[in-house]
Amino acid sequence: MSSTSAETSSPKPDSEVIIIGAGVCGIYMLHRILKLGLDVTLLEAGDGPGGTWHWNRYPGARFDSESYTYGYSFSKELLQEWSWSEHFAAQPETLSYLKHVINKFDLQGHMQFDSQVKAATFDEEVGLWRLETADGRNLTCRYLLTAIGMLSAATEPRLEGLDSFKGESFHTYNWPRTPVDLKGKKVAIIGTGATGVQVIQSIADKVGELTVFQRRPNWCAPLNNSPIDDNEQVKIKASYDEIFARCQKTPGGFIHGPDRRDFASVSAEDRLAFWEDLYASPGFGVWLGNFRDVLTDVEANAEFSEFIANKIRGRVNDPAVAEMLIPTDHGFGSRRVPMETHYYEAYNRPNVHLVNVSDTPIDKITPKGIKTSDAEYEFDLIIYATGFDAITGAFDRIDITGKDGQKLRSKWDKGPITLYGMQVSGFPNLITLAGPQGASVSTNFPPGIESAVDWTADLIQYMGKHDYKQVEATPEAEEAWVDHVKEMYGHTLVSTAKSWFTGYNSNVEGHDILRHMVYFGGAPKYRERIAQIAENDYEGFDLS
Ligand code: NA7
Repeated sequence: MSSTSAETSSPKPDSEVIIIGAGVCGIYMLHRILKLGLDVTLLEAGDGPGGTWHWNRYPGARFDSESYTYGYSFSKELLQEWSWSEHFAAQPETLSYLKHVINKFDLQGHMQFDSQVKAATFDEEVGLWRLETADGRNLTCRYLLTAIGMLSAATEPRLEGLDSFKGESFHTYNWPRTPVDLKGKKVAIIGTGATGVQVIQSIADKVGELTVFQRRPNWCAPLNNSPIDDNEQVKIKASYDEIFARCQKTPGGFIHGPDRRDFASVSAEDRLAFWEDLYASPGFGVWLGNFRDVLTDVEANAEFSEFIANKIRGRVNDPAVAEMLIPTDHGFGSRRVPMETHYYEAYNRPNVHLVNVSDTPIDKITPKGIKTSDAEYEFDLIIYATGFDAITGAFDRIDITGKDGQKLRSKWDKGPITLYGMQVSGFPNLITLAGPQGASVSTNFPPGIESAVDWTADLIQYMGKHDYKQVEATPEAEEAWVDHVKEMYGHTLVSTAKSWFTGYNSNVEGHDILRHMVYFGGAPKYRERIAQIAENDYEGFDLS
């Protein structure tokens, strides 16, 4: 840490703190700032709170995290009074939960909806951020805390004729609030990521015909969801301390942690038994509770990938369709594993068709439907499950200008550059909560953001106590962190696959290069590191 004693006389901002975003992260950040007794405003683009859970209303939207690890851990009372109905709750329940939290902690009065921030400029002279909203309002604040979501900038394909389609079409993120009539309809879906998989398995038996346009298949595994009965509810509520202690220990912040046995030291028979067990168990265990080597060693990965490939072959009746659903460009777990419920069986239905758009690419969207290189298809509805300009996209959509007129967009042109995913040098008092290169974007989100939010609240409190007005990452510390983030990519097979973990998105110009988006060192190490930094008077940050 370095500091200057220069006391700049700074005018009083409209709010000491502005938080952007009323999702899981923004809600908790608001609560913490209010507890510090600071004047705070939260601006949210949507017309209600919930972030991801406000927008993603598509059929089948639900957790892949165990519900009881997704709730906030900060309030024992909240944990005891809320009962999750399923091991992996669906979107409406999560949205109700977040609204319950807002009411309980009396947060609504500090939130302004329909308030999309278009631009944020750091005014060096007065040391304040100047914000501009889409509806033309101007606001100032000292601390700007972005809780703008890691998967909140939805991307439609860059295809000719997108607006020419005469039927209904939308991205899953913008699924209409009014019921969508699917009965008897000819429906197309583009995209087979975690979202597409949830939609396909949920609507296959509700539509007339469903045609899935798949570019690259993903390795999917059973979610094995079930309701939580009264007995289990009691057990869960009695064991929250252990549940969260467990989540604190695992690299991903889930209850599932890697099996550290050496893959090769376990007999083929025992490996198989272990894998069968994982495949039949709920949640991400099959991905994150597997032998560690499965995600780091090519041979172990190939063997497990073959295990899953055989599961797919066993579940899909038509061998040619089964082969189309088995990834060949990446190994299991190197991209985000979509969790499924009877997904593969959907392809056994006579009304579900699979089109491989790697072989026959989509030419364009036509007034009647979709034209590929070898056929034209007619539809009543087209669903774009085409993903997000992940993690940095929400930042790029705001015109953020730091010191010396530097644009965040330009600084991150070739990939994000941050210190702990929390700050960017040249952008004082901007805290990029759930930003790139932090741990929350690669882990179970609520535990991840709870540590980032707590760290931020402590920093702001520390600054108040010491009468500091400005905090800014130093370029040297930032460079060292980015190097470390890059190095961690080398320790996992994730770096071998093109996905949003590695910064690729064919629908966004320039996102065809490797970008180091997330921290793969694991949540415990990350937490330890940022706690240490705080203890060392925010080493790596300039406080003035
Ligand atoms: P993803 O995981 O990014 O998946 C997007 C899917 O859309 C994926 O199958 C893409 O194929 C496909 N896609 C994207 N653009 C196109 C075009 N232009 N043509 C054909 N296919 C396309 O997003 P999701 O919403 O499913 O999941 C995001 C996260 O939300 C998920 O990880 C969870 O954490 C929650 P590709 O694989 O790129 O070939």
